Amino acid sequence: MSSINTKMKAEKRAMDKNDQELIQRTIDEGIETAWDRLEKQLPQCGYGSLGVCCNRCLMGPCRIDPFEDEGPTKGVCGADADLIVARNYMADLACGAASHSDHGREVVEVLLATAEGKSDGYKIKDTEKLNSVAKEYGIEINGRNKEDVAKDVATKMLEEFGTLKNSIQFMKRAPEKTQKMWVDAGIMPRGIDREIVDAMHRVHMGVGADYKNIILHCSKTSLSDGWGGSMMATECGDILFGTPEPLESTMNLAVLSKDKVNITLHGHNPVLSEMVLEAVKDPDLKKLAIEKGAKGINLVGVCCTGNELLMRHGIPLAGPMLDQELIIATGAVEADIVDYQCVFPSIVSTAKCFHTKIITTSEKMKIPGGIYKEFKSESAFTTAKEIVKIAIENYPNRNHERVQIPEKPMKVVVGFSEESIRKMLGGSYKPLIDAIVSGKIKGAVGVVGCTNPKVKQDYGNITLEKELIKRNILVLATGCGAIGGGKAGLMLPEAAELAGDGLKSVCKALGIPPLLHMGSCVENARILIMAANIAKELGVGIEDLPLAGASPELYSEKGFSIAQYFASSGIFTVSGVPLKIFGSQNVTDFMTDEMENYVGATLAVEPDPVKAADLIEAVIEKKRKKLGI
Ligand code: BF8
Repeated sequence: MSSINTKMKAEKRAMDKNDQELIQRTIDEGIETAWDRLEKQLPQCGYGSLGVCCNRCLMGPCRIDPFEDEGPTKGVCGADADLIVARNYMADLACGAASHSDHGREVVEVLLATAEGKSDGYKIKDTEKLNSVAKEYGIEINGRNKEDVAKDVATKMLEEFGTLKNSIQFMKRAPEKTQKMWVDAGIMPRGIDREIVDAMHRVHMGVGADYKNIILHCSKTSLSDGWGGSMMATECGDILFGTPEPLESTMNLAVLSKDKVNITLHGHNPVLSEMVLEAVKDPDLKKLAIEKGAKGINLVGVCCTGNELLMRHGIPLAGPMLDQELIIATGAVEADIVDYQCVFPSIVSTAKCFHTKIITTSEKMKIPGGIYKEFKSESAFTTAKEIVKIAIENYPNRNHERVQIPEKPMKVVVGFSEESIRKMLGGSYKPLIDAIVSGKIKGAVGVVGCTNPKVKQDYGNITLEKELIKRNILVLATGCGAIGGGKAGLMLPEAAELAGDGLKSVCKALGIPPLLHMGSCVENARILIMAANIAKELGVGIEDLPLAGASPELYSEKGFSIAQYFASSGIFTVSGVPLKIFGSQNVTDFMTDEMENYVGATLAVEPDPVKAADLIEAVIEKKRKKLGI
């Protein structure tokens, strides 16, 4: 029986009752989680938090006295706080952009392998999208089979990672005014890998020394992620696995099953999760699950790969990034299959408390103590079946007396791709634009990004989402930020009752929730495409739209890149967790103010989600006024 102290501690860590129940268990049974590890880290290093610690070379590590009273104001090489903060920020952001874009590259490579008949189990599902992307690239589609077209599309995309082509096709999706803004600011990316490598070159000692120039290169690098690698991941994911359409499903820890083999898929790349989804349909494996005493196989998603499975197929989603240890702590997971990104190395230790097997699949991400089954496109379906078999054979090892699965899954309506939203509106954005012009909807906000143990899980995301819809601002959510809203019931059409009168009437007329789930973090590309298409229909730039972005519980380097490419696309963006820039007043001023002169938007930090809503509403009102609406 949990003590009152344990209960109170769990309530401080997460909003969701089911999460609290499992957090109590981890505390009571001494199963270590990220929350415990954060406690052991406190107080965290002030120099690091302010971004003024430079650990790049062997003349260091150096640190700058942020108050300039007694300590040093320069590192050994002469770098001051402005330079150290800017370089650290760029190195983090380049890491995030690389992660997104390398994921994108792997989806493109699977598309190529599939087109060449060299993959095992993949098919081209969305020919309409394939053809429309091919047309953008100037690829002939008439009289050609889809494989030949796909081969050309994938090859042209792969060229955009390197240095020969020197442009990224999808940048042209933006309105001309926005494209001109990028050219004028000198931040139009030349290639995806090119800008990431350039960023890492600039942070080497003795290269970039002008903090403004460094932050502008952050914009360039992040744009190559948002409009490049992440957009390719999204579009090629749709071509291979289908473009999402609205559908119903369920969310939270209660989606795990008491009597089926539970397989959790955690990470980011759908090339793994989609094939495991195919494998669990295999009749022999279904039969094996019954033979082992289970009632079937229950596949559930976690964090971003879970978002993609949910959007495309309605596969239930167990929780966001921070739930990964709690999911194992239910004692009901036979196998946790992971690829990469946002996977705690500690899950192997969590799994040791139960019978769960951790299966890693990417050469990039092996964990000591996990089972490594390398996933390659040429043997994907075969490997997926082997992995599922490992999970099924582990079912008899489950100790049913130790299983603790909460009771109530939350229903959700998801699957709002840019295409499905446009279709729902009757083929054009006109009805949405009319609602914005009339003021029924004041604007839209992308609530994106993570959960972070420094913030009570889901509090920042849910509070901001509720606050925005109350103010007649439509929420477009992705990543773990979306999952918070889903668990709180905001992805149900009934949640329209929580919205202001204008937004409520639009949601009711269309039968949609006031929070539209648009997918995983790379699928922020869907928000960019939607913004671009609305701006083009209005004949303005993205920077003119009443739009904003927010990441109330940001943790990840990928999130830095997202925040920067939102802002660099002209979308004011607020982080709820302090960025590591406050050690430099100049960098802070540039990013929160002067950057608007270059990209039409700024970044802000506001931990209080209600105050963040105030900031966002003010920007939206300002943009509406400028548009004359
Ligand atoms: O790419 S939202 S915690 S899972 S980083 Fe990670 Fe953040 Fe979740 Fe997905 Ni995105």
